Amino acid sequence: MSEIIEPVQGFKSGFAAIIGAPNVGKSTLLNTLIGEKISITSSKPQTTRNRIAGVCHQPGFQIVFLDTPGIHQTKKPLNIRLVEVAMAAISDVDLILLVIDAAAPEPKSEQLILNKLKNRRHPPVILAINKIDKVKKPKLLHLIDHWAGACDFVEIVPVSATEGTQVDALLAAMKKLLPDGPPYFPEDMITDMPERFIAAEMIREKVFDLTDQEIPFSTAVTIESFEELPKQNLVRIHAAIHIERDSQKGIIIGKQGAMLRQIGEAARLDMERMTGTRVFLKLFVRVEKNWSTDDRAMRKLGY
Ligand SMILES: Nc1nc2c(ncn2[C@@H]2O[C@H](COP(=O)(O)OP(=O)(O)O)[C@@H](O)[C@H]2O)c(=O)[nH]1
Ligand SMILES: [Mg+2]
Repeated sequence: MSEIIEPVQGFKSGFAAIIGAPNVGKSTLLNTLIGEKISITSSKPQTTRNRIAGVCHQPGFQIVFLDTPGIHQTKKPLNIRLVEVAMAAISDVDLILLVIDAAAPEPKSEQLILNKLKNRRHPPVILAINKIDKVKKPKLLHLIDHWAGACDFVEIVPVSATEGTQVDALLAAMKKLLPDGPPYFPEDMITDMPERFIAAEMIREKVFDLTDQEIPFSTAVTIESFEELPKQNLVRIHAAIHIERDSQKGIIIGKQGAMLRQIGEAARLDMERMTGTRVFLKLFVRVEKNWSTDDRAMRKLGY
């Protein structure tokens, strides 16, 4: 059955892909635009692994943002997959929001992205220069100057995703590019991802926060069961943390289970905020040998 969405007189709507190098603040910006945390973020690269839609409801218009993994040069099978996910999001959108980090240029990844944009037909591109809270005015002006010549951007908007600076200006710039269209999503819907996906992501985010070196990149999380018990105002979640090697198991579990407890407690608090109920979270640790280099295992784990 196909659902027909009725157009609304004078309403504008469209899809916008958020792309950029790893770690420039794409997911943080998405959360700021939506006004709620739906995409996990961290100070480490390759945090986002899926295309995550976030719906921004505004008076008179609606933008469906697609958050994507960072585009970068890589030979690692998982990362190749992530770049494919990001590139796939560029087609079929009404506009592209390219995000760069004002404080940390990534010339290699940036050039790669610009080349990809050059070599294909694509929708209009707005450049968001993010993290302006970290740079001084003269440097910012220099950056704007430099980027203005790099590509045919419709507009260049300096922003700070963490402080919310200039996010309104960014929305206004995007609104101008939206075609007339219906609200694709109802007012109360802010993402297309199910709660169980976001719950798994919350756990993965804590692993990114609390562990180092290769551990975050070797971790995948699956939800084994997600049981809603409204009468008890409770959601019971069983989740598995998958790592790649036996030697990583001890690190994730920690001394007398301390690390796993810390991950679980932090994730549970996020989940309680999301569900608005109490959450009972039980974590298991499994070894899925070398999953990040194995196509079948990656698919099994959701990539
Ligand atoms: N100072 C500052 N940090 C930011 C800003 N936006 C994002 N960050 C930080 O940059 C890091 C990467 O953010 P994330 O959204 O995960 O980047 P992504 O990989 O592009 O999705 C995180 O530590 C964020 O807190 C910003 O506007 N200012
Ligand atoms: Mg991200």
